Amino acid sequence: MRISTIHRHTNETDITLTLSLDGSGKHDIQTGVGFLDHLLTHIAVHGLFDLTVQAVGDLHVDTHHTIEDTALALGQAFDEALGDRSGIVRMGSAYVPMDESLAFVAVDFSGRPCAVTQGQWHGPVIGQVPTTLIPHFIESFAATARANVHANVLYGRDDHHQAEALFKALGRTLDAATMIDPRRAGNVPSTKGSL
Ligand SMILES: [Mn+2]
Repeated sequence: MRISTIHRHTNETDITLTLSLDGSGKHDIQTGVGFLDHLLTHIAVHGLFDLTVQAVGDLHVDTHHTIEDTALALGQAFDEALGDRSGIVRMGSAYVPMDESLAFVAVDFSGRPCAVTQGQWHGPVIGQVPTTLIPHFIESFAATARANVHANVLYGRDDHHQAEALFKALGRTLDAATMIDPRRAGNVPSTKGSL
């Protein structure tokens, strides 16, 4: 079973996260940051991952640590659930529209962390999520997932829509990249033989 549970505890946050790669989109997500819960739900539902997240963060400071540490825990969960990454498709990409917004995401579970994000945000925050932290979420996720993640908001008018398009595209892309490809017969999809 490709399931992992991460418990991450620091002076700033206490996070318990369980991820099943071969789920059906079931989710129970409580981080204390409403719009972050909403975005993580899009990853679960559009990625067909089962995901539970219980986070208690230092929100009296701001939402930064909670958002960053949840991304780090989610990336670590993908890394652990993938194991030696044998038999997976490894790469994926998706364009996803959300009304007037369009996003594109591409992922490679190469074993090397790298994040490239692009997009114009129209306001400073969406709910309690500063728009400056959306690229930071992607970078933190890529670091612990040991993956290349290219996340682009191509255009849009409404920041809520832009963020939703981006996280729906991330969910679909992660689903495509983590899928088992029977033609690989359990081999690691790499000329190097390891990821
Ligand atoms: Mn929404």
